[in-house]
Amino acid sequence: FPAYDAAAIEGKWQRIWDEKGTYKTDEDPNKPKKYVLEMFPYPSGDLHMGHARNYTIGDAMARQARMRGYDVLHPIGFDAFGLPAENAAIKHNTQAAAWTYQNMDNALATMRRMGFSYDYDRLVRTCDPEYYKWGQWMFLKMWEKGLAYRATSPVNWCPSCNTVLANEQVVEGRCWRCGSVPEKRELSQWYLKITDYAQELLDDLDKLTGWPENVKAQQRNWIGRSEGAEIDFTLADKDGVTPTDRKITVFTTRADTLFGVSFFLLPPESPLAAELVAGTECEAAFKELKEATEKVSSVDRQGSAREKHGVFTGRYVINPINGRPAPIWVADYVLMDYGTGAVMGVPCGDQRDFDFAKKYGLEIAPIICEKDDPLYDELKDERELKVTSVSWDHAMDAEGYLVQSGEFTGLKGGKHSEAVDAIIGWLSERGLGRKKVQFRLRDWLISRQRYWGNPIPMIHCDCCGDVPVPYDQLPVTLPDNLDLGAGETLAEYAPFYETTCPKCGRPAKRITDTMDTFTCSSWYYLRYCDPHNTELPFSKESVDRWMPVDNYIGGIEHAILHLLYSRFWTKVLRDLGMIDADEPFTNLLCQGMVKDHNGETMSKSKGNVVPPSSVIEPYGADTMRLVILFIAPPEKDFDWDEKAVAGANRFIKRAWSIVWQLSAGAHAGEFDARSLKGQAGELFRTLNGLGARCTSDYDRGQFNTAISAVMEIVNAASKYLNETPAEDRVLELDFRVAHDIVAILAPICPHWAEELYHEALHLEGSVYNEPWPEFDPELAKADTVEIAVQVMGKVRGHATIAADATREQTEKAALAAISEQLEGKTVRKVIVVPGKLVNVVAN
Ligand code: ANZ
Ligand code: ZN
Repeated sequence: FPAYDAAAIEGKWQRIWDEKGTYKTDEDPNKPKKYVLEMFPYPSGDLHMGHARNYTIGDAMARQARMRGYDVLHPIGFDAFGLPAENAAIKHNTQAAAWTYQNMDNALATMRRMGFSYDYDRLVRTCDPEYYKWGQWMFLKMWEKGLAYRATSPVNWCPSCNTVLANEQVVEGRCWRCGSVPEKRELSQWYLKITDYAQELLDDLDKLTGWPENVKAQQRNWIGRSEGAEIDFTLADKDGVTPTDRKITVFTTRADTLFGVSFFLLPPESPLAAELVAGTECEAAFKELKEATEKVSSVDRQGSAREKHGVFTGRYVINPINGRPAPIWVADYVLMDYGTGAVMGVPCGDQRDFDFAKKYGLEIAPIICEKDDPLYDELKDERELKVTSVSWDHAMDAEGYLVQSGEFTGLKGGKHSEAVDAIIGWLSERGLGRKKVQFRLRDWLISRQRYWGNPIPMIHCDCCGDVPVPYDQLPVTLPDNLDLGAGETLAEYAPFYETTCPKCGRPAKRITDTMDTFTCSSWYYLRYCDPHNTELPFSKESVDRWMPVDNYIGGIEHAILHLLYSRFWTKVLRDLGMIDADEPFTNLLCQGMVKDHNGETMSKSKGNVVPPSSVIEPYGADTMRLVILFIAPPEKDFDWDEKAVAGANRFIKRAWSIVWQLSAGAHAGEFDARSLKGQAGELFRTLNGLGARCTSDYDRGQFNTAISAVMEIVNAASKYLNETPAEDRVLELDFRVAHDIVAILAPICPHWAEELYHEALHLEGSVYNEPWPEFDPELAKADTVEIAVQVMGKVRGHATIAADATREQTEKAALAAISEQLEGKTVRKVIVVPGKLVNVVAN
């Protein structure tokens, strides 16, 4: 039989699959559907190992699903807009589009070389006007529903990317892309109202039983739901006691601590704070704090370890529950964009307030105590505020009982406690406060001051304000002749921005911001369902057939960004009546990282990148695919290992040779499994037992153990070939084993499998049009077993017994087998190890 020549086989089959359209989606409504999707790549250069792993996992799933009888949708595309293309264009003085299309072509060539079973006719490239037109269309739909809006507020500006960032793109206080610390700038920007969906995005996480817990936990945390109350304080006049008619509202999760308010806090950005200190002796210190705070990220500002800074404003608020005045301070740990942007300072219950009070010598009134605290005995019946200092070294953050809290004294306090409810109730009756649910999630800032993105389809007219571009004028196309190398931007490019108002016809200016690329990736999986539609982004019929995605595979780094935005987008489109699904992705698999052999992340700067070509060229794509899936379960990280590559290649060759040997002269046909003897019977049992195990491992996506099972079958077949005399071989069994090895390895090593399917097994068509083989674990059970029989611990003979023999039957057979050795001896004891051995104690 021929030697295994990976390069020749792989080229041949890639050509044939292309010609025959083997991986075109059937669109057969009589079959059950399966939508297998890998997160589409950003075309920044050639594909790396992480991509190879991502797509290999998805490809194995898609191919197996095909063999399982599903109508499979397995598409690919590119997340093609974004800054790297623009930066490369600036650097090399070329066009971003040219760079991007070139990279996409390179990546596609590598994908084909890897033998991925994509339906390439459905290719989606987000920078194609046929695609981004529909992103603009959806923006306009959201605008009409009030889900897209423009607002001026302090935003994160990345000084090195020269654009604003969404909150989700500030990761641990830094730009997600370049690692710079963003600055806060007050800018007019465009937003999508993801906060309208905060509760549903949170609730529906519980439905996503096919998602990893940690991804759901990250989303829950990011959405950050807090139940609490809004409480209105009254600003006091300059004398500090006379109420004015101005209210300042706080958000608190601890209304129970209202009697312990020692001070009141505003953030340095607060316009109200600026107004209160204007022209006073506090103004200089305030301005200094404000400037210093601008340099600190909001994550750092909230960090509990960071030293807190504050200045007194000289003014007071009046506490609604007891009429006590509290001094208004400006503090850098208070944020403008959470809650109401104002905080009631309760040092006895909040560690940050406690630290702040200690630093600035402010009162710490104990209004909640644990029962074993000596203060509790002293104050438990005390309704008036008598004690305003404590000897504690930290705040009381556990549950306790209210003291010095008027009529609420004695109630149990803490988060969600009866005291919280009682005090909110009291305030509500008087119109001084109300229950409030607060989310940490902010609206999604989508405008970017960059060229290579999807233009926001809006026009600004001095008379009419912001006016949408009429639908029949979509898409707003990106100009392709900007001089990026010379630093030209859309905002400076008159042929783009000069236009007329669609409403009044006067000269007007097109919006020159483009949309965050995460808007493009929020719905690409819907376009794949109907990629050539020119009337709509997709037909409802097509998305309702294919959605939701059954298996989505990608990196954990998208836990919040892409995976949260896509969920939001899906819900918006559902509410627009365009799709039935509530959630886009039923099962999510976050694949682990591929690290170098020292366990370090591969990166260009470290110079430790192993390019896929370094494996594909010498060994072939099938070896590459095999090693990627064999080395670790999909969700685990693994360290790249040269020896594993060589090992995988040895196995492919060995399996190749075993299949050829088995199939030589063999033929398909029925055989009587019960009459198989010796090695043949054993091979048949192994095939059924391990085949069944392999199948269930596939179904759970555990490819590494599925491959181990195939390896064991190959070993058993090898033993059979070596030890069975030619005349005892059963040719139908040989064929069946060869066939099944080919079939169950086909999702992983597709070229190898197709070649053997045709050349060794002489079958027609494609192995992917075959049903997945059936394995019956019942048939794996042997009818008889051979047990060892020992006398005083030494093996003296063997007995063949029925696999389900009773203890008595086993003992009887064992004693019969060694009757000669027992002659003249007395049997004292018989120890039976079922199915294995019998030990006889005799003397
Ligand atoms: C009084 C209080 C007493 C508080 C106490 C806590 C403990 P979560 O759970 O994250 O929602 N807070 C409210 N708005 C803030 C802002 N803009 N910047 C900084 N802190 C703010 O946290 C809610 C708590 O965070 C609120 O409850 C408030 O402090 C603070 F013993 O109010 B609390
Ligand atoms: Zn940046």
